[in-house]
Amino acid sequence: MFRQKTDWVKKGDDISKNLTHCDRKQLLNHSGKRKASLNVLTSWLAPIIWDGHYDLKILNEQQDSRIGLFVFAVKKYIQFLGPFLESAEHFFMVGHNVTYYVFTDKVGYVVRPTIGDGRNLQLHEITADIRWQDVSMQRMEILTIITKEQLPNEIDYLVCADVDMVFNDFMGVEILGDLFATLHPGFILDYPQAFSYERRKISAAYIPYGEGDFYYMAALYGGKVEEIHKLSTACQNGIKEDKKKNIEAVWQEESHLNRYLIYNKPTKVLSPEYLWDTRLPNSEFITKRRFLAVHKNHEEVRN
Ligand code: 4GW
Ligand code: MN
Repeated sequence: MFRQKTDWVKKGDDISKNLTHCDRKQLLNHSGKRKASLNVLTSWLAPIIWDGHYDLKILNEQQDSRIGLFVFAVKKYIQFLGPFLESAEHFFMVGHNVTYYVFTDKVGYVVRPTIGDGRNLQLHEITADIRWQDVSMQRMEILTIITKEQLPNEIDYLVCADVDMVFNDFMGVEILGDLFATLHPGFILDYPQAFSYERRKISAAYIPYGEGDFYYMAALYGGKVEEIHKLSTACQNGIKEDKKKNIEAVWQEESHLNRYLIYNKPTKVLSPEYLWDTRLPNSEFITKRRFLAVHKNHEEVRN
């Protein structure tokens, strides 16, 4: 006997909170919008990670890796570090072995949160670059060094994040892969010609029109330590080449990251569940908000 359709839905299930792959795509009936980001696979067959398509219990049982979380908090951005770390303790890789790698010029201002078993925090003091554009790019330089010298002995995977963010829901081992990057939430329904790639040929981050899969945001990416070493070295070399010519890519290291990821495709792509900003449109596609941008006062945090 055919079951009644209603049998499939348990009482109390909120269907709108459990969008399936097809449901999500059906929401998109306006023409001229691109569906590629709403898929669960890229054209090179890397999974795009959306809630409901994996069993975290199975993934957790398979995963016994050491995971690093790299974050930079210099100058006025030190104010974001406390909430970032506290929320990470609630939501980031719960039950796994985690090391926070915090880089700051304000070691004395850091308030250490209570850190769970199997987790630890390393504070590294650095001198901050003067220009904010350089601060943001300085992360690549530091990454090239630590992924060569220190991290291969300490961790398997490294996750790199902006600090002006808070974890708002669980982010676990489902994100891990050799090389992963996150869709920029501001471009999810756009075609590549609208992406804010670097379009000047003179820059090492140049991407011609007609190329590119997604626009990735530099606020969350990661992978095996060796892969992040390759990525950061390539981006850092591009940044240095541009500096020699007295130019700078339109979105600094994010532009170089996007170029790298076209020619070195990520093995996993994180959906905007993993990078969201509550001020953005198209929120109907996003049922989980795992990592949220803090609404900062730009005047107040400017150096
Ligand atoms: C404008 O005055 C600034 S200051 C733009 C970035 C600044 C900055 C960035 C800073 O003073 N200190 C700092 O530690 N950062 C790090 O770079 C921090 O980890 C931050 O999350 C990351 C990228 O900068 P952002 O978050 O401001 O970039 P968007 O606007 O893309 O979120
Ligand atoms: Mn940010």
